[in-house]
Amino acid sequence: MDHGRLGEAAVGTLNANWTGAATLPSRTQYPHQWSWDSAFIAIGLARVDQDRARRELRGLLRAQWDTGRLPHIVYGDAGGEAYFPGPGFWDSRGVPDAPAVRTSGIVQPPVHARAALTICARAQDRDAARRFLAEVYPKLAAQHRYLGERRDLDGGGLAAIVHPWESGTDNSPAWDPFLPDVDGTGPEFVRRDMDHVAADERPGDADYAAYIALAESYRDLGYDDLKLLDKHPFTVEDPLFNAILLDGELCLAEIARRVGGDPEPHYLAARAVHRGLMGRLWDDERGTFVARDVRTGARGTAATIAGFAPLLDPWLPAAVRDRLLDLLLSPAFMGGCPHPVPTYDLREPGFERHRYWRGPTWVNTNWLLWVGVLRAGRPDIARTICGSTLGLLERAGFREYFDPVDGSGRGAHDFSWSAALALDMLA
Ligand code: 9YW
Repeated sequence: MDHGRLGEAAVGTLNANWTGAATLPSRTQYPHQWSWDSAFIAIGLARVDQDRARRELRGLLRAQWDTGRLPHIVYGDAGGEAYFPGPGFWDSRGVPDAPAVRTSGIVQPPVHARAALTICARAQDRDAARRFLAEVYPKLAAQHRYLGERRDLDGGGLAAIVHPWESGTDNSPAWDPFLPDVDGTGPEFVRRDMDHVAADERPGDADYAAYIALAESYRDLGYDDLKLLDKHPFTVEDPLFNAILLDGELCLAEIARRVGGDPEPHYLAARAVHRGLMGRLWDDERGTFVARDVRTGARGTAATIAGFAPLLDPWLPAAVRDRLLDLLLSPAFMGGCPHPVPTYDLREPGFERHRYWRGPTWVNTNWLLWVGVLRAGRPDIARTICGSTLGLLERAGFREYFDPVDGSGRGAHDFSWSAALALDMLA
């Protein structure tokens, strides 16, 4: 398939997944609106349909809680409990600050300010774009305030995630050291996530039981973040989540400047995240950023794709940047397989070519790395990542993830962010 046909096919996939109000990540596997998916989708739509890109973000922001929390799933009318956990599980209607629309209670990485700024950057109608930015700015600022204040659990400058699902990289090996504390022997439930995708491409049962137990724990605390450190067994700082938070604050500073607001608080917030990343998550021995348990201060040891996300940080010291790029190009990641970038160190015994976030190559993490290496002044690496990603999509279609060794497509078919980010990389 040539590049022109790939672009047409991408638009076709996004149209097929559009409900009239939002774009589903996949009609079969994920039949609702997901938070960071919608941000990536809006970034792609900004290239071809500005109006829909704006509607995608608006629809998500309408589900924001009064506290600024932007939920990771907004449940549509269709589908109901066809996806587990469904709206009844999270019981958002039982929480005073939640909106009328039914949502989950956890968040995902805040790519949304980046998406809003990208929509504006691609707009032909400058006035409409400025009006859109003015409309969404207070909501995005509230989203970031929630993360910067309520999720910075001990004042260290970083936002904690309280569930692996909040990272967006659900079963990454980065969470393994922090999950043994979770008692996964709760009430029985039926997994629905393997109805459409092979079991060896999804998280294992023990991991899944821990996910459900953690979600129940947070729900039963009434989603009260002040209780987390005392009562919740998973409070972890993730380099990917926080690098995106930092990038989002810089986007908010730019948005504030364009709509006549004050950029300064956003620069200060971005600097705080930068200090937290360097002081808490940089592992000098391994030459990458790793996850950290807020309660104990213990750090993980897994070198995963998340460790490269701080390449988005424009204040990264040159020596740190160079160590990260060395690891990225080494046989552990880009240098060790024909279809990079794998989500986990290829040389680790726990590396799994097909299992979700424990090895496969994903389009959204490739896109983030593409932006990151460009920012780090390496257009040569950016070209390699872009060419290789588009090649995978041309050969295997808009699959959810790919085997980094043979390039075969895995997970869901007709997956929205794979199509959307192709549109951005093609441009
Ligand atoms: C699940 C929708 C979501 C993504 C996450 C991904 C997966 C849900 O799908 O989580 O059931 O596993 O890990 O990043 O937003 O595409």
